[in-house]
Amino acid sequence: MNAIKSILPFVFILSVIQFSAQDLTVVPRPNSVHWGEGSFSLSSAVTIRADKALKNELRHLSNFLQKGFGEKPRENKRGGIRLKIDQTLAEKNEEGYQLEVSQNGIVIKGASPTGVFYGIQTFRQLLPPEFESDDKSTAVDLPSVTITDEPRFPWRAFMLDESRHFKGKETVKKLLDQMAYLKMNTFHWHLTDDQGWRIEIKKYPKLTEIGSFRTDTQAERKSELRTGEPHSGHYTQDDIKEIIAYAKERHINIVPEIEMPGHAMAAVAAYHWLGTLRTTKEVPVTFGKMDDSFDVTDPKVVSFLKDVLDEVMNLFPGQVVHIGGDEVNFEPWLQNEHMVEYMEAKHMKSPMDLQISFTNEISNYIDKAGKRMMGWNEILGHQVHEDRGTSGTVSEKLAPSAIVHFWKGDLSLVHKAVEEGYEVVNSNHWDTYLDYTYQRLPLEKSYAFDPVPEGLKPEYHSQILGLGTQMWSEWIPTVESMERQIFPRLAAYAEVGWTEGEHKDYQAFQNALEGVQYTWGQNGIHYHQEE
Ligand code: TNX
Repeated sequence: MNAIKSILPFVFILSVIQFSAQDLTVVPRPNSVHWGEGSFSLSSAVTIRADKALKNELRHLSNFLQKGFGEKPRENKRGGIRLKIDQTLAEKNEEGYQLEVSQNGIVIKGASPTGVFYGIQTFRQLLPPEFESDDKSTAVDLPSVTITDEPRFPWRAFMLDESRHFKGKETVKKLLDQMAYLKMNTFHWHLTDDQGWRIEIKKYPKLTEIGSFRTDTQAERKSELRTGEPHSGHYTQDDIKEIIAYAKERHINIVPEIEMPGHAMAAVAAYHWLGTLRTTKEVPVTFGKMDDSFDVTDPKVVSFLKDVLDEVMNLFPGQVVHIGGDEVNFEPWLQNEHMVEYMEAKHMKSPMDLQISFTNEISNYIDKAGKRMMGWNEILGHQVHEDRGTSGTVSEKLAPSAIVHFWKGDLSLVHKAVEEGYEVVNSNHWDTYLDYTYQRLPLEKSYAFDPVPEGLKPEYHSQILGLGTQMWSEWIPTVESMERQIFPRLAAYAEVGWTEGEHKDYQAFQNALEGVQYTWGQNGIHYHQEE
């Protein structure tokens, strides 16, 4: 009886998706879909098989089928579902895949395990979302189809700020699951900021002993109201390793962010000699742009930062290390006698020159470790903050290997950066900030975002690596409040990063989103719904 009940919705939904490619309900929307004749009946009797290099992917597939059918599928040479590496697909895109459903079975091929993994995510979404519910299924009829798909951009990132409000391992894993489901490949982990240092650094234990703890928290924007509760939390290096491994299984690279020279007050509270003001004694309990920053003219401070980066680069296997670089208040630098003397001795024309020259030293240091530095677009030296005086004359030039993370200022700055040869990730705040309300950044606007700014000459397009969407966490103390800011906008950004502009279709996205939202509901994820 139960089995019959659970098949009914499948028959209905599947008969709908058989009509035309328009009805394919997969997010992000695949780039090429060809419907065939006939169908494949998927049941608990289905066997699976994979190339040796695809053990991890086979496990994901097996777990998924077990969830739906209530029993583990058998592995068998003839395999009703086959996972294969196909080098010929590499010519196009390492992350691409082909998914073929025919009367004879299902084949998922990729040039790399990553491609196959993404093929499995599409397969998941081809099934009715109820498949992943607690009601066990007996069979699903899948229409014959060939999907050939690859991402538009290599950088499809989600950023979580854990400094302002720490969320912890289980929440991060849940988010990584959702990123993988939506084929996002970069988790940008904002681990340090003024209001909390969240990563254990063995050489400097006070960073977490003192810097991960604050006594209170501002409760509302522009308000004196405080929660009255202390807030703390950090990741040990073992925790970090666990998360890295979890992300790797889901083909997600983690880009750690260690902010410098600004957004540094939690570190300064731990080791007072790091700061420029000499007055920072505690981790701030309020939010907004702060005044203190690392004193980058002191060789001891620069050595400290290199020591921190050594541990970070040792931990994280990825190529890119984010060093922040945004919103430095230069006023205290200009008030600090010894910093002014340093700038004069080095013939620096402005504090911006000092920031760039420091950033270049760090960039060279990261290059030497075989990695690459990334920073918010202030590191280019342009004036982007109206409220912070002028940067003055800037004569230093950012190191060419740096990846520019555009978030603020005129779009012409993106044009300029790529023309000067830089690679850029576009996170324009108007279009990608998940802390913004849905009124200010509605789903449709998120969906419409194009990381390649209008009018950019085609020869520069490949320098736009992709996009990031950012969950700044000042005003999301709880997981639920965070989830409502992230979902469903994350799905829109996944499609922005994956689907070619000509294949994007907001109506189709909204239809497909219904299934995705059902799955979120099943996984206990809160999402915002339009009124
Ligand atoms: C600006 S974006 C910041 C963050 C804040 C965010 C709030 C960026 C590089 N800096 O420190 O959390 O605005 O929207």
